[in-house]
Amino acid sequence: MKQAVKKVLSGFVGNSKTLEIADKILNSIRITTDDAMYLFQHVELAVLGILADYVRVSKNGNNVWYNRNFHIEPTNICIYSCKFCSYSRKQGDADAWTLSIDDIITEVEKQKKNSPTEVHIVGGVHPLYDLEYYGKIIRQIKQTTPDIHVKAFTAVELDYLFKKAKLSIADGFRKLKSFGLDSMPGGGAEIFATEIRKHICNDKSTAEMWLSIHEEAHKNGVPTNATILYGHIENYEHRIDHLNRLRILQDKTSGFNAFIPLKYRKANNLMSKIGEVNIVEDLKMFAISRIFLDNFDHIKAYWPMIGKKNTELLLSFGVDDIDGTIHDSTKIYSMAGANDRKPILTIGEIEKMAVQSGRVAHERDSLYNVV
Ligand code: V47
Ligand code: SF4
Repeated sequence: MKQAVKKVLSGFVGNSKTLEIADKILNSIRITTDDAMYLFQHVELAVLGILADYVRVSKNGNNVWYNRNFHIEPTNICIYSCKFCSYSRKQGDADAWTLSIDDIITEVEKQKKNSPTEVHIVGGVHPLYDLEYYGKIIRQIKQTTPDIHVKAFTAVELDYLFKKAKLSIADGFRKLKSFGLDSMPGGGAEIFATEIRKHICNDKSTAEMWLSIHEEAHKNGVPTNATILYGHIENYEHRIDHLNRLRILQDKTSGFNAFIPLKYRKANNLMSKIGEVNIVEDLKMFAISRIFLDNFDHIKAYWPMIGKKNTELLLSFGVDDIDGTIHDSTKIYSMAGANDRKPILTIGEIEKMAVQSGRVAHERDSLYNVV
């Protein structure tokens, strides 16, 4: 495979810098942040696709991973005011919602017919909720569905909950594990660079806090995901700095399961006038993430956000994981302008998607074991 890729590239690429970087990638030599900048600025999309695909195959063979999951969004009331957020509301707003624990359990019962293996819980940072309340949610879900994997709470939610409980991060995780937390999603990362954060999410947890919480999760045996919110006011340097900080932490802990680039969607938020980047930029972002994050096993396209058609395309640009069936259980992304108003992906659709890319779909559990 390596020789075949080399041959294609040498007939196609005249530029020696591109060939030098390609040679590193094909020989599993880590690329630098300068190399990543070169890839963003100067290398053709087709070449990025070939290289990202090479890395994907070497890590995941012919497999496309998915799981059977659904989301619980306990509330859209949030103390923070991120400018890109289309979902959060303040207490008293007409379209604010909070789910009671009974509402949550009713939804869990409803989803049982789809045989989910994972529940993903994220929402706003509600000023009246505390760690004990979230503990109650997890415990009751586990009583209703004992085998389900609970992937819950972003580092931003946990930062607030741990501080409110006056617990260190390590003690906070010990408590969450005793409630039944199994892993954490990757939200809240946005862009780590302070100069961007201060414009788009000034009042919430810092990048350093996000990284510390994930590091402590890993140390306590709680695997996590990582995200980036790209395609707004950041530049390539900010994206590369973000990827680099994640690569450094992963070297230290090996606790990240997947990296999920989240494309900024413009509907109904305070940054709408910026608009959205096009599909070429999406393909570049996913491909370079796949190449740069040589210590991450999985690159996930979160289809409710990027759309089903684009997810199909991304399978040829470094993506091996397409998240889950979701079963119409999330509002966050349709509120931000995502294509699917009722996000459901059937197993049949997933299998067709994989076959059309010459791949095989495999159901996985939350830790990437074949189900
Ligand atoms: O941190 C908010 C993003 C994230 C918008 O770990 C937006 O498996 C685009 O992290 N346009 C939360 N994105 C969701 C998240 C996630 C989703 C799916 C799977 C996993 C996982 C994690 O949603 C936020 C923020 O970056 N977001 N508003 C918007 N307008
Ligand atoms: Fe709150 Fe999260 Fe929305 Fe920020 S992105 S306002 S933290 S719900």
